[in-house]
Amino acid sequence: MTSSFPLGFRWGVATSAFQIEGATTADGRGPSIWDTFAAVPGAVAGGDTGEPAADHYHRWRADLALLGDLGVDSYRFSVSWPRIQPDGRHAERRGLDFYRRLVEALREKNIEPFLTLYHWDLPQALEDAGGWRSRDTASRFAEYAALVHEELGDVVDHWTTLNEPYPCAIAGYGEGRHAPGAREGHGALAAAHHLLLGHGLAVRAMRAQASPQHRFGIVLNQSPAVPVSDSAADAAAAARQDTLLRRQFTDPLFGGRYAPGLAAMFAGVSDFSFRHDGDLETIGVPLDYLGVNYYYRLHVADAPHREPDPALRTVADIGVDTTRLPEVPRTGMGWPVEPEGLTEALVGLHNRYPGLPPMYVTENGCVYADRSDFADYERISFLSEHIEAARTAAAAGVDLRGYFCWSLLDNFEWAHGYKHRFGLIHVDYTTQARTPRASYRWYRDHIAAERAR
Ligand code: IFM
Repeated sequence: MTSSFPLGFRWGVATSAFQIEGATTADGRGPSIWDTFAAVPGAVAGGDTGEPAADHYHRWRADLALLGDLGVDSYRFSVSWPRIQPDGRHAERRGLDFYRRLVEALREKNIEPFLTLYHWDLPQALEDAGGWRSRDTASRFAEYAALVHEELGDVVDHWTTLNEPYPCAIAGYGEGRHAPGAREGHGALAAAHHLLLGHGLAVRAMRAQASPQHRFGIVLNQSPAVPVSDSAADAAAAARQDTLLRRQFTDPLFGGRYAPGLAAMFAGVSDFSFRHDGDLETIGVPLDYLGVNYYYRLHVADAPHREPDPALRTVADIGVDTTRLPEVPRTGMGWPVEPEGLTEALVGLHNRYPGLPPMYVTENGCVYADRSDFADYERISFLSEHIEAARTAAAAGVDLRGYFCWSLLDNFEWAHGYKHRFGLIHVDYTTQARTPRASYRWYRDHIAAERAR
């Protein structure tokens, strides 16, 4: 460890509702797009569904005890929209009460709740009405946000609107890999826009009723795109990749404009008629923080489009090949381990957007095959190297306020089902027994050592 993180730097872990809660029909919860998608044969590996996950809905007290023992000062979790508004409109008191109990118990342990309003589990009723393709969903999201904020504003100060709008829009509405499983061009671009619009409307609605200590932010996944060669074609391919994954979101949020090049990339796919006057101002609402989720860099080569006819192309078909990985170690997901990409992501944002709000690393973690004794040295080394990469960014002048490890518990890894385990704590999905891995103890000791510096 070369230098200290700033005073008050937060150490936490992150989870999300659909990935850990299970109990998908308890207490009036309505179906979400992930319940529907997981029921489609072949959509999720092994036919896995949101049941049982880690059954956190029933075991949250025990999980909070593990959080307490870990010594984190902050916990990032998400609220399940279909628990709060099962039909996308009407409030369900039992859902709201669940999160109040959770947050009050966190406060009793002096753990700061970082609440995320949307981590991919759209109520199915809203998808039936068009989902994120529809502008109306942005307004519904703002109403839902205002409801949760009104109910929990006395116990929650940190309010994140969206987790990773990129996969919601592009994997969900473009590639069909995620719920709702659509493969569209225009629809996916509209979804990305409406997610951002919903974010802006939600922040505006919450700020109108906020207390001075409330903080509002958004979380974006950041995979810097690196060209595989010095050729102009590969550089252009990397720029296209970056526009789709990052600048489509960061430019309107922090740069006051739509990403240059986005419309040209999709000429013939979309007329962008979903952009209305005034939307940019709404999307660019001032924020108190930006959360960065970092797992890997993308290595990008120029490649032919898979579909030659632009009118038939999906949004992910941008003429790039991202399969040419460098000779570096890989995680169990096959992702290249490149901690310097985290420094690059943080410093890059800091340099590109003057006036950017303070940042947190809101997710970072990995998967490796388990040994019988849960001595996960690879995970320890991954986390340690990435924390150092975050420190390098802070030393370079990035206003970095915290680090959250993904994840507290093994959980439902979306289309991969339960196969991949990101937890500091192993979960036996048959017995629901929790077994802390060596990385849990390492992270606990690391946090204590950082605080003692
Ligand atoms: O599990 C996901 C999480 O839901 C969003 N960020 C990436 C994680 C690992 O794939």
